[in-house]
Amino acid sequence: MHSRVTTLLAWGGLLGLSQAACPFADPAALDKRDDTQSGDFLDKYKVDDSSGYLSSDVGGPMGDQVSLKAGMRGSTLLEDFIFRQKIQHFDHERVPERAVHARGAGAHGTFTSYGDWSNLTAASFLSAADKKTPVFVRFSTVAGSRGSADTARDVHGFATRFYTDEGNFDIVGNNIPVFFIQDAIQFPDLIHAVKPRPDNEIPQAATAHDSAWDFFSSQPSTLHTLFWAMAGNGIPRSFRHMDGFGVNTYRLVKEDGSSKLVKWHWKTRQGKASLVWEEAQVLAGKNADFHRQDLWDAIESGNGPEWELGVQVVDEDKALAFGFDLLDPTKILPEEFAPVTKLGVMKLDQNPTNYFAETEQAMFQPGHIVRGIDFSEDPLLQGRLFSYLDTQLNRNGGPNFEQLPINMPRAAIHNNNRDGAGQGFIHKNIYHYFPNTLNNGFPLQANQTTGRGFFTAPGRRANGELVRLISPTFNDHWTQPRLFYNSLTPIEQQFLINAIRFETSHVKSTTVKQNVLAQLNRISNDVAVRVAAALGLDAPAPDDTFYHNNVTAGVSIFNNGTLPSIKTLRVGVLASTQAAGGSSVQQAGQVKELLEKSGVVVTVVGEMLGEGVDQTYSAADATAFDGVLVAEGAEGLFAADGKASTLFPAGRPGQVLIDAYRWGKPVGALGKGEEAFKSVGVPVGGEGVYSETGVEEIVKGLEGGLARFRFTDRFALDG
Ligand code: HDE
Repeated sequence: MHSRVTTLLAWGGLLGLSQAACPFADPAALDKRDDTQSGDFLDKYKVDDSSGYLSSDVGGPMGDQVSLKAGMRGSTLLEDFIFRQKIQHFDHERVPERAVHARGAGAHGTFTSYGDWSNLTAASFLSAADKKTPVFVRFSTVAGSRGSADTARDVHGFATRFYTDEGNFDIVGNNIPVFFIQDAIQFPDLIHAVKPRPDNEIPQAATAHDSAWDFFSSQPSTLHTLFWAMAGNGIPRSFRHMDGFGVNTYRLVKEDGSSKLVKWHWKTRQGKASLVWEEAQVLAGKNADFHRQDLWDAIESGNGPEWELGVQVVDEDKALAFGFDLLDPTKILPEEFAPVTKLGVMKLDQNPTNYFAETEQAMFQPGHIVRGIDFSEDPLLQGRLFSYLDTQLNRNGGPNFEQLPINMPRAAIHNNNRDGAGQGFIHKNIYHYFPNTLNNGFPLQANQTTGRGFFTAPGRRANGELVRLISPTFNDHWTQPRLFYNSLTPIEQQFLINAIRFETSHVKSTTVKQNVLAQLNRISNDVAVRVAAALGLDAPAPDDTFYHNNVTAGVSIFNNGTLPSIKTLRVGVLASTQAAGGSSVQQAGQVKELLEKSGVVVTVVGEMLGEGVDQTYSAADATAFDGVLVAEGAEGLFAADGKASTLFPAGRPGQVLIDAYRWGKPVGALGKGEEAFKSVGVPVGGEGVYSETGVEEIVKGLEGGLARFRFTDRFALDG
């Protein structure tokens, strides 16, 4: 970091950045960082290479990028500082990837408060209607390394930083409202069990292996989160189509010191949607960047995603009132017990300028809270408060990473923290201790009446003997997974069972598989029997002590009707460049024009690129589309023998169509294009299968199908 700071200062002159514009030169300049537009406060750090000469890290302009040698054919000289600096910087380009959540993508945006929420919290970013606060969000998967595929089945990180005018507040959440374990001390065990084997580092970004299921079945606190991950939440259609949750219980504290327990929620405005498993697997090979690309493209096209921030609020004395402990992070607080109050809306509308500087160096911490927000005693949260800071010291090699532009708060920083690797501030105060008189006592201690100082909720109580125990109020691991399962549609239940079958089929140990069945049976005998059938094992006898028929609203992905908007969804129009004298591509163009009016992204596919054709059959794939349409004249490409043309691998057009159909996507055909359905076995007239002769009619049908998103009657149900 040290070299970055010097570079910034040195380049300030060369590239026209004034010293005053660089906050490192004058910490007081930080006081003026009052911008509220997404990411704009980073502009002052950006280096513009649109003019100027190549220069070394210490500012000297450089000539030929060829190393200095002892003679034309001689060795490179140690004295070549230009060579040394360049190679040395390259050698140190990487920092350790995140120990978990290594794979991710970020974006800037703005949070707007719906109102004055001082009835709930003293947090300033929630103090007035329309108050705007810049945010940075990073979405991630957990298990895979930095280069792993986006669509691996996993819990997804949803970390949000609010650059409030009273300091940074992070909600470091996930897209699943519960977590696997109840005590942070088990985190290394969980992650060791889930990550690749220590001997051969296999498998990457997957839980379909012995050690993961050994841990899950030995540690039943994992079951609830596991069920969410095995359902559609583990394979969302995009980051934009998932909700987010703070998971741990926090406190909101009012100006008068009174506090309530809260759970944070992000409710997607795009609607919830998931992929199907085979599609996700294919995507892992076809487009490992599927989710980051989707987010990037949506923002670039002006369709940045939005989420509403909500809280479930519970009185301090009601933590045990709902049949479970609100401090237990393996439990949801069903919305029937406490509705979600929506506090404001976040829109992401700016992509990062530099992935490393922003997304990779963003250091989120559950411990980044502001006045008006406080922690709870949830033992998982308590452990997290140590871990994030600790791992970030490791990633950054020193304590000054909060000074990196992406981490720097908008609020002024005045304290007596000094020095350390990469110190970027030049502190003028030589009396850097408190209390002092020689600097007139500055910086002063803030308290509730002056300086709006942070305060711990006075209602928090600590008493009791020291124990190394998990509270008995955390003991029930089976009621809520069943509640989740009961609340899914039959096809979602089937997907969940199929996912467990897939994962446990990769498990070699019979003991582990039997342990899994024993745990599943405590949730549901139906699940245990259906999984056992695939594993060729006997399911245990039903155990009624654990079963109930309760359901809760809002956890299903598939029973939410239609998506609120089809904007940014993608349609592939399969046309023929060679057939029908160009009319096929022309018709595809008409479809494209109409669909684009609704914000749908259309790709016209043909045998070869050219006027009106965006993609070839060689590269096209059903994973790239949310719906597929066959234009008239293309039907000849779907011949059953697959040899319609030598311009693409045999059978590709048919594969695109049949995959789209098999994965539940709407498909359509214009006029004779319908013959393509027959060639590949798509049943004409089925739900979500549209045949029309008019372009307007087919577009209308397809748009309805896109809003439905997936036609689940195409998937088989057991029995
Ligand atoms: Fe994390 N987690 N975590 N985690 N976590 C990290 O911190 C940890 C947990 C979450 O986009 C690490 O800076 C422990 C729950 C997200 O940069 C690390 C425990 C939830 C991200 C860490 C948990 C999360 C992380 C790795 C159990 C949802 C990525 C890099 C007590 C509420 C943030 C880093 C980003 C990252 C520790 C459990 C979410 C190792 C010890 C529960 C979204 O410190």
